Amino acid sequence: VAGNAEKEFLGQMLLCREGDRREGILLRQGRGWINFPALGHETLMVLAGSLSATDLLFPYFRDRPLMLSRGMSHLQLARDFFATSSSSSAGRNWNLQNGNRASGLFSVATPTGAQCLPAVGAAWGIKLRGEQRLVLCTIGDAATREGEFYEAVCFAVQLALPIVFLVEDNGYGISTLTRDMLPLRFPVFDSSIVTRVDGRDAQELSRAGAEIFSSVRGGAGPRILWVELDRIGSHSNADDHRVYRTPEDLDQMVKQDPVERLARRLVEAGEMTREELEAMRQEAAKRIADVYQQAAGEPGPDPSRVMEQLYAPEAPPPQPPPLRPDGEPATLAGSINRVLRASLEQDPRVLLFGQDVEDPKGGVFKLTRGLSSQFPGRVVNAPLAEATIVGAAIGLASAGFKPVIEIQFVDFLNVAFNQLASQVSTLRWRTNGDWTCPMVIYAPYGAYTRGGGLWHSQSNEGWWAHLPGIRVAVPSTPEDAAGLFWAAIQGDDPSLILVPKRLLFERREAPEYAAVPFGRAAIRRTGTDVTVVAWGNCVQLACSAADQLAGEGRSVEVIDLRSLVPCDWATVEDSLRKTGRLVVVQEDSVTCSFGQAVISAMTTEPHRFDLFLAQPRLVSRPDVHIPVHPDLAAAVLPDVERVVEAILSTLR
Ligand SMILES: Cc1ncc(C[n+]2csc(CCOP(=O)(O)OP(=O)(O)O)c2C)c(N)n1
Ligand SMILES: [Mg+2]
Repeated sequence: VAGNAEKEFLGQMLLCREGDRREGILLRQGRGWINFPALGHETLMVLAGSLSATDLLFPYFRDRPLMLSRGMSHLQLARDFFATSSSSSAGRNWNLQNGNRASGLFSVATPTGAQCLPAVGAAWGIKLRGEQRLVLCTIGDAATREGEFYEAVCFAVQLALPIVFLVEDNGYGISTLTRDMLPLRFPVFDSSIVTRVDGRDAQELSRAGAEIFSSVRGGAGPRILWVELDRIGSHSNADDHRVYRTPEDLDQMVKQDPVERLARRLVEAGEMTREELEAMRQEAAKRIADVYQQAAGEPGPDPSRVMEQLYAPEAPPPQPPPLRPDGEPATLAGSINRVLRASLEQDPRVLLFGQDVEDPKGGVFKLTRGLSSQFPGRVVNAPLAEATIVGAAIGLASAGFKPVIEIQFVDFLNVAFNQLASQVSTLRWRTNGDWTCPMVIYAPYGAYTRGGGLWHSQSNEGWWAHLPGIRVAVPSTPEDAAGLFWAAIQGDDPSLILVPKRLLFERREAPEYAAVPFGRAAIRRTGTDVTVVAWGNCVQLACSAADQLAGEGRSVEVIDLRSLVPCDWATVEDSLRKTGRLVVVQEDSVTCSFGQAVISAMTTEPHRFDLFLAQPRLVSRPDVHIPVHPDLAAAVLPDVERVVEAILSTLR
């Protein structure tokens, strides 16, 4: 980069630095929320020269320079700083964490390293489409110790994905020296994919970036660009690095500050005069001050809109093609297989990903049998890595796919909890709808089977229902399974469908399948004395109890919620209006469960509380894990007898 181009580059770096300086001043005045100074990281702006407009950047929180160089404006960063109504997140998220879809910038989730798996998912989507784009995923040096980083590199190497992991190695994770912790130094990675560069030298960085991006774009597989630079500022405005760094160390950093070094060099080489440099600084300061002043004067976010963009706007799903098997009783497993096949046939964006889903196994419960043979390349075995499965699905969704992922048993969805809770659940809301996460996660779940024990019988829907932004359903019939899967795949939200294992192969007469919109309960028995609310396995317990009590002249209404989030409170309320009595049955444990949520929803609103003629009851597993021996399992799981007893108690 010579002459004018270098001057222009210096100008960009000065503007970037001025943004940090301005935010620091404002924060000391008690304005704005947070700043992670990028002082010393500005040279990374040079990489933009080798990126194309359609490349995707999955940044982390110290990437002001890259965000600016990828097209985010200073004004937008200023709005984000004040979290105004026109900030990227409409005031919901920290500044420097907001992406911008139009600029190909993914939104940052604060848990360090959480961007890596979505980034490889996007790179996979790009490769599947045969596009020439690449993904640049940045990460701090300390964060390379997060497990998700290793999973991401591994998946990228496995599939030779077009992705560059840019490690911004400033030697510190807050106050902790990473020198002896950095996996790149051990080394853990094959040296052929790692390129180490002195990031204080923009020319060297530019050369390395151009070579690496071109190789990755050409299909040579992923690379790690390990850039050593200095974090000249403290970790954030809440940190003071003088507490843990020596004055000599700080002096040394300032001496080798790449921005000032370039400025000195240009003056010494006669490319610009001292006066010109001074004018450039003043111009930067003025421009940034103006921009922050403008943003400061803009209205703050509107509290009445805080619930918006948690979910996609509701739209009735289109009807599925005819799916019911002719002349034979249906099973839940068969209906899932049929709806998956129909979805793959109908929508080229659908991609099925999960452990053992390919033929000849076709899934450990055979839910995907025959599909990989019919749709090669679109039904793909996943590595034994649930965070990779969910994380990659986020990236696929961001690249325009409709991922449908199988988690072999719900018990192992916990491994992907970070991706689910930090990314899937928050993405749409935190970007005010700019980025979305349409995907379907399904998992066999629940007990009442032989010998499932601790990790093959969990019914933990309360955990998942607690995450705003994810829709949760638990079908109990073949037609509902087909209808809910269909609706979920047509929708624009992340949906989690928990499929009771015990019901998978039960043969039942089923009506023709129709789409089942989320948030619509089904009434399985009509009655006037007591309302019983259940879902999944417990619907049958409730129906058996209702049938038994019908013989004794008791009229019990059974509501199968089908979908927990959103929940059909209106149907429960309408039933209560008739009965005045409520029993909720669940196999989950008590504390913070969905059963408690149902009772709370019905008793904490005065107009509903007034409907009660008796105390509501919860029939539930107590707060204990599921044991393996059937005698112990029977001791903790709800059964018909307990449901009958609870119903009668509300009538006494
Ligand atoms: C999962 C997680 N753990 C802890 C934190 C708190 N935290 C924020 S930044 C940080 C250090 C990051 O260091 P590094 O990755 O080197 O990036 P740098 O700040 O140096 O740019 C920590 C521990 C977090 N955000 N996420
Ligand atoms: Mg660091």
